[in-house]
Amino acid sequence: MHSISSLDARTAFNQDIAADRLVPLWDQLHSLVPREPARTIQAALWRYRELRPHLMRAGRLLTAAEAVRRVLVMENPAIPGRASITQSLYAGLQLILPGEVAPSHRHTQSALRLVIEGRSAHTVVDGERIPMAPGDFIITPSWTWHDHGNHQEGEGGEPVVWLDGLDIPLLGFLGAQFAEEHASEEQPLTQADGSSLARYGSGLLPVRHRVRSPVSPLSHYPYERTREALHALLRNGELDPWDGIKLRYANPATGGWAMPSIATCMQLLPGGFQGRTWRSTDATVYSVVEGRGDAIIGGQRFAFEPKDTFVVPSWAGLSLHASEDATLFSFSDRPLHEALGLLRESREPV
Ligand code: 1HN
Repeated sequence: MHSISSLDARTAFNQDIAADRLVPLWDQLHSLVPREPARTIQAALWRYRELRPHLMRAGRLLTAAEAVRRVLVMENPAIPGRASITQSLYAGLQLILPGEVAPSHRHTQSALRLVIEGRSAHTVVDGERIPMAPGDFIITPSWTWHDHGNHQEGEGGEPVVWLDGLDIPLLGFLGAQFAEEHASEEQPLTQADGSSLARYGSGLLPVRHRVRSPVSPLSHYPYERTREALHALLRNGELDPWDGIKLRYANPATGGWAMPSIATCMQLLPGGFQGRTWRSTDATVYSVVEGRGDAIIGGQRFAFEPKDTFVVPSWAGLSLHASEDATLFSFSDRPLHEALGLLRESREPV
């Protein structure tokens, strides 16, 4: 291509305009508007077998109250220092030991919990105590008071670990972060145990329920029920060649996603399943609830086992293979892609 000025003249120009807080677009146009999603983050897997000893060591290092939240953040290795597993989402594993309380607070960031191990803990969301069992999906909506607790040792107390997924990087990007501490360590209980499930978790709604918020009024989706639904569909033989059997968590009042900024799903891959490759624009985090297999992400193979976490970048090809019946929880920022008309998905060979 013909140049009308020298490289030196252009460098001098760039330096001169920098003093006026200007940069030329032409040096970065192609990286600002790539032909397809840039590989900002990378595929990665966190083996629970390796991570758990670090979490238990953190348990000996400081109390939950001292830490406020005793969490090991799973950072995407391509963007260290940003507490991000994808460009928009945060993921960490939280430990609470018998007798501990993680003090009550609220923030504009929305949180999901996927229970990894232990049965003796609970979380309190907006005055309702929600029990935690492995595989349960629990929602902490934006700006709701929440604290966590665990039974005393000797009363069936055991270490409890769950996966936290939050829209922290997204809210940072939007400049929409607010937070407050509750006056008491534990908020008062104002709802009877099981209220949310009874009102919203059986295909029924309170007769005068009105939708006032984009978040699901159901805050607890017990794994027992999710698992039963997936296995019933497997017995019926309704297998998708890409997904196996995949259900999304729904807001029972609207049919939309359970959370406004985070899509959540659970899928079952029967033993021997060799899923086909697909891709989508929403970078996705997977947590293995049961079973073993392989995730092939962008051509790279990651062997997974129960309680492992892995992340699939935007537009990277993914295929899932199971050597035994496997259930995978997953979450992404898909609701935003959909709301903005940006979601692209392809089931064509990559
Ligand atoms: C938070 O409030 C929790 O409530 C977990 O359990 C992880 C990460 C960053 C900021 C707030 C929780 C968090 C968090």
